[in-house]
This record gives sequence, C-alpha cells and structure tokens, in this order.
Amino acid sequence: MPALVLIGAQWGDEGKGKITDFLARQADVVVRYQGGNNAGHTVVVGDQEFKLHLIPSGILYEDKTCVIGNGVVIDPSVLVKELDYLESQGISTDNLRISRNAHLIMPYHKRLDEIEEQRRGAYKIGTTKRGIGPAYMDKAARSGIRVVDLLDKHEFKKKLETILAEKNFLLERVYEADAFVLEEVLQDYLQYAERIRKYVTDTSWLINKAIDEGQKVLFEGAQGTLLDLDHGTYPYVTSSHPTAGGACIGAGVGPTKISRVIGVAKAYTTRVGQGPFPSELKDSVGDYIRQKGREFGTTTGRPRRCGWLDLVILRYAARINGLDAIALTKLDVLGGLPRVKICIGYEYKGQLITEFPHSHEILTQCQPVYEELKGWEGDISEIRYFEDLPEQAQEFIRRVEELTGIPICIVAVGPRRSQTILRG
Ligand code: 2SA
Ligand code: GDP
Ligand code: MG
Repeated sequence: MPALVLIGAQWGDEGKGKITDFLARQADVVVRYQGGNNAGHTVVVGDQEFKLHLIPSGILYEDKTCVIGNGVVIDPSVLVKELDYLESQGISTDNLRISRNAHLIMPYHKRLDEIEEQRRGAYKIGTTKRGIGPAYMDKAARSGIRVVDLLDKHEFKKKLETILAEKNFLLERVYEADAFVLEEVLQDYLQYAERIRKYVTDTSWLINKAIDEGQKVLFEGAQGTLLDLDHGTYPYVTSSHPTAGGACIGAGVGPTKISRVIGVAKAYTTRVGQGPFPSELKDSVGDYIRQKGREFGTTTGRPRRCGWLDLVILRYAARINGLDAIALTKLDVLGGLPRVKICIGYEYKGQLITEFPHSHEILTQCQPVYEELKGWEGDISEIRYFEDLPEQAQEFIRRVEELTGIPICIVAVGPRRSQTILRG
C-alpha cells in the first residue's frame, strides 16, 4: 500500500480508528486530512481505550510519522489537551507534524455553532457544537486564521483584532450574545502557539517525499461519505470532505499518488444527528444493536440512531470514493439475532430504486426493501479465520460482496487490534 486512503462508507463511526490502528502497523506515515475534533476515533490497545479527536490513530505506535493535514480545522485548546493526555499515558508525540496551512477553530466559532444550531429550530442539523461549520465558513470566506498566523505574534494580533471586531458585532448586535475580549483570546492562543510550534511544518512536502521514497502512507478519513458536504445528505452533513477525494485536497497530494481506497462499513448502519435514514430501526432490535454495539457518540456521548445495513448506501460509497475494498466492522454485534436484514433497495412511489437518490425530498420518502438472512448464535469475537465463522455469518459477508460488487478484505469482530479477520 504505497498510499492508501481509508474512508467511512456510511455516516461515520464505522470503526475507522480501529481499522487505521490495525493497518498502521504496516504504514510509515498516517495522515488526517479533514474535519476536526468533531471526530471521535476509538482505538483499543491491550486493556487501554484511547479516544482520539485530532491526532491520527497511528500515534499509538512509536515509529509512525503522524500528520494533521491542511484540510483539518484545529481547535488548539483541544489539541493541547490531547497532547497532554497522550504524553501522560507514556505515548510520545515527537513524531507529530502539523500543517502550517490548517485553519484554526476560534472561540467565536464554537459560540456561533451553538447559536446557529439553536436558531435552526426544527431544522437543526445536530452538530457536535465544536465550531466546525463556522470555521470552514471563515476558511471559504477567506477570513480564517491559520496555524502559520498563530506562530507570528504580531501578525496574529493584527488578524485577530480585525476579525474579532466583526464577530463581536455579529454576536452582540445580531444575536444579543456575549462578545469576546481581545486580550483574553490573545493570551490563550499565544500559549497554545508555544506548545504546538515545534510540530508545525510543510506537511504536503513531507507526505509527497515519503510517497516518492517508497514509504507507506495511510490517510485516515473522519466522519463518513454521507456526511460529505457535496456528496452527503445535505444539509444534514458536516462542512468538509470525508470522501476519498478529500484526501488529495486536505493533504496536498495528487490523485495519481493514491494507490488504494478502502471503505470502512459497519455490519449495520448508525447515524448521529438529524437527517434521513431509510433503514433506521426505532424498535427493540435498534435498541439491542445500540446497547450491544455501545452506540453512543465518542465526542458528545449522544445515543446513535441504529438500523440495518444499507447496500444502496454502500454501492453509492463505492461509486463516490472509487472503493477497492470494504473493511466490515462490528459483525459480532449482530450475533444472537434470529434473522438479520440487509437493505437492497428503496421503494419510492411504488417503484424500486437501487441507486442512492440525488434528491433529499426523494430520500425522505423512501421505504427500505429488505432481504432477510438467517442470523447466527454464539460469540464470534474470538474467531480469527473466515472459515471458522458460523456458516450464516459467512453467508452474510458473501451476500454483501455479491450485492455491492466490492470485496470485503477485513472483518472486525471486536474493538481490539487482535479481533480482526484478514481475508485474501
Ligand atoms: P458538525 O459538528 O458540524 O461536523 O456536525 C454536522 C453533522 O456531522 C455529524 N458528525 C458526526 N457523525 C458521527 N460521528 C461523529 N463523530 C463523533 C463520534 C460524534 C459524537 O465519533 O461519535 O460524539 O456525537 C461526527 N462528527 C460530526 C453530526 O452528528 C451532524 O449530523
Ligand atoms: P470511528 O469514528 O469510525 O473511528 O468509530 P468510533 O470510534 O466513533 O466508533 C466505533 C466504536 O466501535 C468504538 O467504540 C470501537 O472501539 C468499536 N469497534 C470497532 N470495531 C469493532 C468491532 O468489530 N466490534 C465491536 N464490538 N466494536 C468495535
Ligand atoms: Mg467516531
């Protein structure tokens, strides 16, 4: 895998952290390329569980270079906490590199995220309130502040002064909310600057050099395909590009450098926040999956909405990302159900649709069409070979491969590194 992109094929939380950690063993460089600390990637090493929000999951290995690319929005207060946390656990952060061009999440972004979400009323998105949307808005509006600005005290003060005057006007006069005091923000951010300065570099140069020298680079997506700003269930999406193409822009590498794309998908589907979800289960089976799969937000603790595996979504993810293979996670969670369903299409106005609808209005009116398979009994979490899985679990995997046309290269049967079945 000279350059492998790993993306979420559903609405996030597919287990990207676990699969990144598993594949990172063979990688030299691990790169985050979009999103921010809205992400929550869980990695279990031995008895210890790590929840990472900004730093790539590869940091748990001593010898991997870990990059926060230009496409990530960085809340330095969270970054500093994550650095402190890792170091307190005896994990070195010396191999971390941060792009000079990544944009910063500022305190006003977080306040605006809360206010805007509240003002949406019934149309709220269900954001993580981490300031992600407002930070990307400023980036697109060309009024964002970047990591490189933070490192120059005078430049940072000048920029902050101008932008804060505007934001305070908006907060006080339009939203009747509290304004921010320049000196206070400045003081906090200049402290963060000193803490992160040593990690900052030209990360696009570093990644391209690594690829050219034959090193292995793993791009770790955050969120998922259906949360992509362009290709997701807009407007119920995040403000970045979690799809494979996002890796090129968010890391500064050309598409010709990417050699393989793997989509991580759960054996069922979950979603956090608002928006359409055709195969959602609002019954005791949904509750069973939520409890057994511990489906609660890694960042906010919110209960995740749960439903059956949706192959219309997986085929769509295969198209948008150009998937070479799927890593199927959490197969163990479906164990114990007498029957399992897979959504093979949608019924819309009496017709069967098998392509993901490009219209939000159509999607909200789609009813899932299911194929039912036999479930399997017993705990599969200690199984390490495909052939040792119960016949019904093998059939489930084969059927997903058949109906998507994409091979399943990895099957995860538990949160630990070792609870992974590698195929072919
Ligand atoms: P935002 O905050 O602007 O990115 O929110 C916009 C939508 O994107 C969804 N979103 C997520 N969905 C799943 N997992 C995410 N990360 C956390 C996790 C979520 C959590 O790992 O569990 O802890 O709640 C994530 N981040 C953003 C969000 O729900 C909105 O629908
Ligand atoms: P990510 O955002 O895609 O990295 O996923 P999260 O970490 O937010 O959520 C996935 C959760 O499932 C985490 O608690 C993982 O430890 C856990 N997990 C990952 N793979 C498996 C699996 O195969 N089986 C089980 N039971 N849990 C898993
Ligand atoms: Mg997550």
